[in-house]
Amino acid sequence: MINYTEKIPNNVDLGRDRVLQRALEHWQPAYLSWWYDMGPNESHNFEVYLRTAISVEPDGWAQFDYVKMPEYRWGIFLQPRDEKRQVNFGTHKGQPAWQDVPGEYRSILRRIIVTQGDTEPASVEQQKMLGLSCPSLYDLRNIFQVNVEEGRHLWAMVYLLHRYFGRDGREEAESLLARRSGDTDNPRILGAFNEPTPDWLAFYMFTFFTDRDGKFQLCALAESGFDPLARTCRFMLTEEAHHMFVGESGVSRIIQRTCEVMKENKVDAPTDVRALGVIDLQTIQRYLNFHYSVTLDLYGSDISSNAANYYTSGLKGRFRETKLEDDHTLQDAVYPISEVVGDKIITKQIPALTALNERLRDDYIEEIQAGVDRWQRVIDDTGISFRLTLPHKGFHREIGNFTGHFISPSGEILTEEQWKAHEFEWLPSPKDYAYVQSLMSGRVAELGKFANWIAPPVKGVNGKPLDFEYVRFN
Ligand code: BYC
Repeated sequence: MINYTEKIPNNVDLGRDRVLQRALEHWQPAYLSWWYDMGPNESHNFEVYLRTAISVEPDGWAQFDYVKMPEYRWGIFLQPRDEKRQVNFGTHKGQPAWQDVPGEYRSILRRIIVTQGDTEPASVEQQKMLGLSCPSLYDLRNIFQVNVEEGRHLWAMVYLLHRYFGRDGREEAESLLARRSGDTDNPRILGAFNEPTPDWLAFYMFTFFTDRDGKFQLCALAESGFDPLARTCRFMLTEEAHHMFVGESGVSRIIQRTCEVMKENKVDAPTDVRALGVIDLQTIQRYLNFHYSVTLDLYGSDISSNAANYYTSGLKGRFRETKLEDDHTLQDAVYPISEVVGDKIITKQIPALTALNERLRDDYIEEIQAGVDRWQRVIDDTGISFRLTLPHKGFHREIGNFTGHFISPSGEILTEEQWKAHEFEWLPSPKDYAYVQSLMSGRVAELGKFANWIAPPVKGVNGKPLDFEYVRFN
């Protein structure tokens, strides 16, 4: 069970390590100050119907109650330790899992933890303004739930930094509160976390696409031979599932509403669809193209010696590593990657160890495709003929083998000029953003009411009805 009587709720017996406890209690006000500055705008006095973990067991989510977000009980929750756990891959395979940081891997491990930690506050910063234009109280509650949990994920990484990395860990923990999404001087570490999330369609796309990168990266880190990292990631994954649900169902409800309006009014052309105050499917496709391609970059280069090192050292595994049936060292294995040669995209086999980023990206793409297929069924069920597609892997990429190439969504290699001529058929234009934002000029806050551009969800939160007061504004 989680101990909520302490200043910092935890299940790691924090009280027994006074030095660590004091260090974290010192970081806590800095975190709160960051939340007041960069957390959801003008929300500090709202009472939000939030879930809080009461234990790390799968059914430990039972606790739902009204909470003012700055009073949310952010804390440190790790899955219980399995005494028999081993390092399951790489050169240390078969050794007992590490309970402390192996000296030789200290700096790369710190780097992985910092990179992971940095994304969490970044996403809260990206979503800061969205509460002002929510389509319903239900959705407002959901974004706030996502935000407080991203805050908790930051706590998870900061605990590891404080507990295992001494002074440099504490310094990194401070830097995590100092960088800012989109800042020119002190930006967040990874590209996608410096992009704006200007509207709710972008938010749902982000939670569908980018939070799912979170899932896959956390799954890879949950395999880590460094046991405390593995255990904390396992618990984070239970929170991540809700974020992806918010994204997938959000986009799905927008698609559903658009299709209903198209059908009722027998319209098809985007301008006619927009005239009815909903988001045309073409614009949804452009947002999808953007978020998908930007998120693919988050997996790093197709050929990566960093990834090979992480694996060989036993620090970061593959997706579902222990379920895979091979030698778990990948000494002789190969893996296919794509490359642009002249005017062709070719596939070539490279050592599987250096292709681990690409492999994780491929695992991700498979799951993404299944989600897009579910969206397609919503369209098909209304009888509208429109196909949503994932663009080619090389489309709009800035990291890896496709960098510097101009690939169309269907996978043709174009000149820069040709690509530019079509850019806004494929990616959202300033006009698209302006249109989508024009639909979201204010907050829809009446009980049970939903903005015109989105269908209500199938059911409410925790068995509550759709007209439940999910947020009290006070
Ligand atoms: N942007 O070998 P390479 C989440 C850098 S999301 C900017 O290609 P590597 C969440 C790289 O640092 C999950 N820079 O990459 C979601 C390296 O720099 P140096 C976050 C990039 O290291 C929603 C250079 O390029 N977690 O949780 O194999 C809401 C070449 O490196 C980018 C993690 O990412 C980029 N996109 O792999 C909230 C897990 N990509 O060495 C939360 C931890 C690469 O030249 N991170 N670079 O200075 C990692 O495992 C790895 O750092 C990466 C990159 C997979 C990100």
